[in-house]
Amino acid sequence: MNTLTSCHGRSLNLSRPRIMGILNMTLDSFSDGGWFFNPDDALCQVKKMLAEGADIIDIGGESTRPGAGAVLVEEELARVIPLVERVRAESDVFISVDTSKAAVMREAVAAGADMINDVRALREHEALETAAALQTPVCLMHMQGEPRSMQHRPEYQDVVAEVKAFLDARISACEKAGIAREQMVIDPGFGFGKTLEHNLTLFRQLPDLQSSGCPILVGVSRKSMIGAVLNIPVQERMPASVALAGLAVWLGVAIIRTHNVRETFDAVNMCHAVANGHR
Ligand code: PT1
Repeated sequence: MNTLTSCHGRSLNLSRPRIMGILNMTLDSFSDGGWFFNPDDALCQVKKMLAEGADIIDIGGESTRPGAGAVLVEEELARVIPLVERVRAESDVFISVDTSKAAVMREAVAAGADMINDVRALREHEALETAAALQTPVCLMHMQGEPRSMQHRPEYQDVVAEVKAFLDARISACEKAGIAREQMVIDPGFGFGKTLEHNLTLFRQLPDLQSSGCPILVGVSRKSMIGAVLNIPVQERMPASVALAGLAVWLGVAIIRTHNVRETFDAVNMCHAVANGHR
């Protein structure tokens, strides 16, 4: 019960909170163009995250942070597939692929990925059919707009009700397409077309999202909502990210997506012990 099972027969038990470590294969934070992604460095980073307690490695080749532009499918495949292959060759860890593109989903799962993490909740061309055919777990995330422009005047009447209604509609669409509800994870999408107040309200109301019965994933690591509250640059946001991870676990969240596995692991497990007892 409460276990995600991948098409490769790997399973992820969610009776205690799990850590998803981020592996970003994007170059967008390096604007000088003199920096190339090195797969050996990426593999080192994966090994470090596994030693620190990561339960899932999330591999992505499209930046979805505010302002980011689209990536061609060939480029995304070239960034993601070799890494999925190498991580799979080295480890039996649960691998998720952070993509909205059907071709990337198909090839990543063929290369050994266990789960599809889609910030567009399977709304792109053929994504829903592809994920259903692959018979592997999916994370459905809420986003208002598209990364390039989503932070330009986000607007809601009732942010919690609207995010919930969107996720419920995507759960229904997935069920109709043949994906079992037990294979779905939901995510309110912090920072994706939301003002600071929208993000804070959604975080406070995380328990309201539980009524769908699907486990909740939260990704707030180093995001601008922390910068907006504390007025600090991205490289100083780890302690606040870890605090939010602990708070998310207290509020019943099942999966925490993070850059800092070691620190997040301790916060998550300590908060889980307080909330549920240590056994
Ligand atoms: C997320 C997430 C993700 N976030 C899931 N996948 C990103 N399931 C990528 C900022 O405000 O939360 N959940 N994949 C990264 N995207 C962002 C968005 C990064 C906003 C930074 C910000 O700073």
